[in-house]
Amino acid sequence: MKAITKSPTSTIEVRPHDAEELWSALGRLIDDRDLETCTPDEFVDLALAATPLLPADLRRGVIEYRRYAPEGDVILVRGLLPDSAEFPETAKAPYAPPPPGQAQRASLLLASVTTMLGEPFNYASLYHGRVVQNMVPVRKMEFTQTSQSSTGMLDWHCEDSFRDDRCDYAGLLCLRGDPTAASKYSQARDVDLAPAHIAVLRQPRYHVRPDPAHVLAGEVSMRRLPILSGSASSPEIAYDTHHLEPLDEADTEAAEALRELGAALDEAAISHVMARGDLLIFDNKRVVHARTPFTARYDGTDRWLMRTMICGSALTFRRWGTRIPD
Ligand SMILES: O=C(O)CCC(=O)C(=O)O
Ligand SMILES: [Fe+2]
Repeated sequence: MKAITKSPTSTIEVRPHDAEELWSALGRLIDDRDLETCTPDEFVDLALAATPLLPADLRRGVIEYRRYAPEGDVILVRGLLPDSAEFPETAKAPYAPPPPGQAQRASLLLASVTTMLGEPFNYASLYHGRVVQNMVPVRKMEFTQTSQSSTGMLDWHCEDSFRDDRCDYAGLLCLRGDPTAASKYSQARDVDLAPAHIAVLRQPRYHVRPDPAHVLAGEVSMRRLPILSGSASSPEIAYDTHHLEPLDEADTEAAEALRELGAALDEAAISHVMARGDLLIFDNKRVVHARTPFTARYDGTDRWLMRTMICGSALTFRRWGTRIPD
């Protein structure tokens, strides 16, 4: 059956004048500092100092999303970057540091919005542990199941299901869009499955391996987990098309439920082509995401999103004792 493509329902529009004012105010806050000289904690402290500069409607919308997610587990902020913003050539790697200037200002803007949801962080094993990473196409990676892919579909996944401390949210800010690359999302609450399949998916009959974007020393054992958990009205999900499978190869019931879930995710898909100035935030415990293929040119004009992951639990963050946990 052909999936009906829905659009994100919860959208916060930033007025052009507000975006211009915010951009100027962020520029004044940064002054002539090179944010690459900041430690990750100093960078996030500065982002926190910038949140009062954000338009009041935006602050209210993000806080409401954190508390109740009244319109769903994905929010889209549009018009966050003003027309006057000018960016350098698209970064060449996820871990490439942005040069001083407006690309750094965009990374601070992303952190200042998302810090209202918790603590921006990254794992030491992922993209050099940078708090803000570039989601950009990389040569020779076109068909990988990583953000560096382009010609190949980046299939349904949650961020880092192989870790029990995976991020609660991820935020993606678009500096440069590509009309053929659609970001896709399915909310666990929208997934339509037979009760018998849901019951199987709620049992820890699966395991997941690390995704290949992580650079890990030695073998990491696969994590055993149920795919669905939490309440029926706001279920949580851990999913990965390529790295998750039944624990027992002979468990055909678990395999069938997984197949059904894959089809149900397609049916529940929400699709959005990220345009410059869009910030998409999704709940990584309740949403599965993907990206459709696009063509990379490697000429400095390719699609460029900045991403940060957010730990919404003060307890988990304190247990790590660092913003860049191993
Ligand atoms: O590029 C996108 O829209 C999403 C990228 C993504 O899913 C990832 O990097 O994990
Ligand atoms: Fe992802």
